[in-house]
Amino acid sequence: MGMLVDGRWTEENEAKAKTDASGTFRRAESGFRNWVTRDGQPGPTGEGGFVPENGRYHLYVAMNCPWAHRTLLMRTFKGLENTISVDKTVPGRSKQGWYFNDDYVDTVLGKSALHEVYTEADANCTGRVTVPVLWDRARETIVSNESAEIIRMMNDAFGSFSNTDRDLYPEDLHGEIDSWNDLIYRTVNNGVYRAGFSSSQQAYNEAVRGVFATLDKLDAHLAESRYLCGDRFTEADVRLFPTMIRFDVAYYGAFKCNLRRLMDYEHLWAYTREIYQMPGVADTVDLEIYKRGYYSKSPQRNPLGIVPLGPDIDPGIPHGRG
Ligand SMILES: N[C@@H](CCC(=O)N[C@@H](CS)C(=O)NCC(=O)O)C(=O)O
Repeated sequence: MGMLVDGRWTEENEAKAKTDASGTFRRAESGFRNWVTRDGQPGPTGEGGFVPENGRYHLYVAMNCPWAHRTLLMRTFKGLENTISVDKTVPGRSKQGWYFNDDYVDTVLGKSALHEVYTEADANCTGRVTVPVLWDRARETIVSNESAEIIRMMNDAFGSFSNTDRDLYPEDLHGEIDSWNDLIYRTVNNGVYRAGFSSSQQAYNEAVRGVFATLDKLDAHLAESRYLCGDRFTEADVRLFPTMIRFDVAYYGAFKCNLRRLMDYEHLWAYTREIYQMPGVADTVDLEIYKRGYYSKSPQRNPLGIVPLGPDIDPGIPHGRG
């Protein structure tokens, strides 16, 4: 996989770049950290000047990416489909990283690879070229490439453009949501990657045990509670769902997270189906793309690139919750 160095696309070795001396996977920090805010004041990081406007902002996503999936979900839950436009890259990377073709078109800048969007924003850019990206048509730059922050700004800043007044990060639940987010990010969202990208047995064992300790805890919690924070559906649920819906088709096999399947967890699986069946959510999901993406040819994980046929999964079966 490649990355940008001083504005130039450079190829380098995947595993070497991503794991530390103990074989543990380390996710790189995102480089563009501005915020769209209601009044255009700077957010917690970056520059000001990004006010919410209809049609001004654009998302670049890849359907297989769980971090990008968060932003598609939040756009749906906030009813921002007509306010923030979306382009999908080809759901798989080439030597040029994330790229576009005749079926997956960059309708804003007409680029052929996502790294060109990054260098359009910063000609000397150094860093990984990741999805999602929130692009600003007015200032012709990247607002942010950090999904956790993009979904927060979608929830907080675009209120007047949203066709719903639903708040997925309500003040009184900040503590509870933050604490679920922290646990779920470390052990589940990123935990499955730590398992899949481990380059030592010990790092793998540790990551997989962490994944399942949290899934066990979530299943017990969801036996008693409709959503993570009681009866209110929140950002914490939005951040858990992309990993759950990919679990059995991708992480169980491709990342060797195979102590249990999601389908073996009565409550967590029903909860995942409930979210899948919420309006608009199924349009953000593509199980075949996940399978092909996670089982794509990789010297470390799948040298022949053979994609398994199973398992057969139907998140559309009635969830029986509520
Ligand atoms: N912190 C970022 C992580 C995004 C991320 O790692 N995306 C992956 C795809 S699932 C990516 O684009 N990786 C390309 C690379 O690292 O070169 C976020 O949550 O937005």
